[in-house]
Amino acid sequence: MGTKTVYYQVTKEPDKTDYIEEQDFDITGMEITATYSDNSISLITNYIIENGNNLEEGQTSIIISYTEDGVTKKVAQSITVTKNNNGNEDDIVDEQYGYNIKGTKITNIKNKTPISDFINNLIKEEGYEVEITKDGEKVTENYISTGMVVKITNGRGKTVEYIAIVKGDINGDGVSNVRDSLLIKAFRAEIVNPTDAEFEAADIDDDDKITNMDTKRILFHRAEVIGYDLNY
Ligand SMILES: [Ca+2]
Ligand SMILES: [Ca+2]
Repeated sequence: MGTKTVYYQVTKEPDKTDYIEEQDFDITGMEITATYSDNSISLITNYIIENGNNLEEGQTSIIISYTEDGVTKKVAQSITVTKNNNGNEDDIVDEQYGYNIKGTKITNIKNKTPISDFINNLIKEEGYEVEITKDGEKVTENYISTGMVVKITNGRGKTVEYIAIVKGDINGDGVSNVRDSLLIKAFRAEIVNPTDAEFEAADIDDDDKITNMDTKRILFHRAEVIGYDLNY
C-alpha cells in the first residue's frame, strides 16, 4: 500500500467521560483518526473498545484498538468511573417477606422456611441469582438455617455474601426447638460461647444481649403461638 499508518489519535473526545461502575462506555461523539506516512488523515470507525463494558470503579481509561494491514495499534481515552451507591443488594431484597439485611447478615427469616421458598422470595428484581451453601457445600433442600451463606449474584456476575440468621434457630437446622432453648441456656450460663451468627439467632428480641427475655421468646417460637408475630 505504501501508506503506512503513523499513528492513531482521539481527535474528538466522547460526549460522556464520567461513568458509574457497571455502566458501558458510550462512543457517541468520539472521533478516532489515523494519520498516514503520506500525511493523509482518515476517520476510523471500525475500531474495537477493549475494556468498555461493565466499567469498574476506579478505572481511568478505555483502550481503543484498531488493526490495519495486520498491524494493531492502541490508543487510550481517559474516563472516570465512580462507585454506584444506589441499587446495591440491600435495596433488591424483597422486604414484603420480612427479609432484612443487617451488616453482613440476612435476618428476619422465618423458622421452617424451605430453601426453595427462601430463594424464590428473596429478590424482587430480575437478573439475580441466589446460591445457598452450608460449610462450603451447596444446599437446595430442607430449611434455610442460621449460619448458611447466602450468595447473591447480579446479572453482571458481581457477587455479595451474607450469613443467614433464623431467629430462634441457633444450632443451624432451620427449626426452633428444645435444642435451641438448651443453647440459649448454655450461653446465658457462659458454658458455651456463641459465634456471631448464633448470638444473633439467640438474641430474639434484638437488644444485643442474651437474657431471660430471649429464653421466654423462644418458647413462643417453638409453640408457634397464634397471634404472636413469629416473623421478626
Ligand atoms: Ca434449631
Ligand atoms: Ca436479647
